Amino acid sequence: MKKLAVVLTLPLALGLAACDTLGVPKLDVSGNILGTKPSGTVRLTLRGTTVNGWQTPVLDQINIPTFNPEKSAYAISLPEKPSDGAYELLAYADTGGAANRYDEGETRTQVTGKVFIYAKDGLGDKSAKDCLNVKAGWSLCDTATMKVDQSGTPFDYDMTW
Ligand SMILES: [Ca+2]
Repeated sequence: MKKLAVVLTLPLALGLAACDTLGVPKLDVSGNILGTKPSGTVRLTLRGTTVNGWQTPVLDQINIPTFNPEKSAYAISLPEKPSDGAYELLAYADTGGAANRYDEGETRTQVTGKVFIYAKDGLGDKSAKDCLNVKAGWSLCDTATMKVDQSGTPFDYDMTW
């Protein structure tokens, strides 16, 4: 496993983007947050996680500026140069612990079984045949099958409270 970069630079601006018919911009990741929204300020985070063959990234969480976090349809921009690794995208009600951070015990969306993998230079043979042979950049990986659902943005990703 390659050495993970320590310093992260996060391009946080959502910028201008085309809007779909619902008025939600099509950013790197967009989708719906289904179910009953809990009370408290809803935020999204990319949480470093360990999946088969991938270590947890150095930085365990990256908070994500979110278009429409309080509504059922959301859109986010992914960080452009995070540490290589696997990240779980989740929404949570930021009601306890540290602000702007998901803390254990806070209400969060259910585990989807999918993780976003970032590999700056790709990994393995870069064929996208599985989650250990990914193309450069972002991929969406199914943690049950370790198959790549999709290489490259934009991703559709629904979550459920
Ligand atoms: Ca918190």
